[in-house]
Amino acid sequence: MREIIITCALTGSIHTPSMSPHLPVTADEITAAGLGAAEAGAAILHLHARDPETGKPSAEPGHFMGFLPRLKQASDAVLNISTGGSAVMTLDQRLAAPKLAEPEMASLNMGTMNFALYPMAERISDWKHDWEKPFLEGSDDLVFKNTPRDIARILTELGQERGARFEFECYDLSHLYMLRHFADRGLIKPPFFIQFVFGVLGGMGPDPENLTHMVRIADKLFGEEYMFSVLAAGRHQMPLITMSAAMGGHVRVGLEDSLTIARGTLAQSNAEQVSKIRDIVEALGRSVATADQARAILGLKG
Ligand code: KMH
Ligand code: ZN
Repeated sequence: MREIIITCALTGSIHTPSMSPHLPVTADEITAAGLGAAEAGAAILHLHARDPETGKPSAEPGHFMGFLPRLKQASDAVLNISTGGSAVMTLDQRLAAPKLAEPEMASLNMGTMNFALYPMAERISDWKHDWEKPFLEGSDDLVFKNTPRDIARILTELGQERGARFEFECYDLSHLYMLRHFADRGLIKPPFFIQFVFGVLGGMGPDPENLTHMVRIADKLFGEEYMFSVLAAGRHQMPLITMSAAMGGHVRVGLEDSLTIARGTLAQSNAEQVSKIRDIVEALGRSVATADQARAILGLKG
């Protein structure tokens, strides 16, 4: 079995500052979180930006530029910029920073879907910032738009024109067929790095049977030409990514996906989650990929 790639998603656009004091928000915090995660064993850093004043998810290239050059200079981790941004951003906004930064890697969400976060809002009474509660509650009527035309545009503008390769985020079986469609159209070339996403309300649930079925269908559609990684939201994170590691897949951790390190205990940092999964996968007999090994496995431009 090849080395296992650990991705760490540092901050995302789902969790809010009231939920954890450890969620990185400012450029300094995101930089420190990224360096700590890389030091702990993450080969890939999946990146979103936030407004440093309020912690609100931001698509502003200036906010990304507060940490991207520093991460590039001080670590050799693969920088993977989100093109999902947040469901309230337009595609033009979502593309602005990655088009400017020309990263080795970018995420690509493989279908339009609901992306509801509002149950989290019910659990908190004391909000630090005015935007947080309505942002979460409004998600019960949000569409995360990733039409075939949107996907083609991202593949063209970041992939073909700027040489990025992709973390293909698949929240459902249908997304695998969408990926196959783009492979058949010749817009993407193997190896495909597929991120199976579990536990978002609007995507597949965190049942182990869903993972075995996704792998079965991906094997059928892509044969030897793909590899998979797993991320799972909230408390399902560690169990499902451990299952991925045991099945020969890769793993993603990070405070974007879960704020905890164990049930009811907040993670102190992104690095803490990286270290935990590192210990688990090494105990399973897998060795952790360095950033350069990940580049070779994924065929990145470097
Ligand atoms: N927040 C994850 C469930 C993206 O950034 O493109 C999905 C994600 C989307 O990482
Ligand atoms: Zn993301």
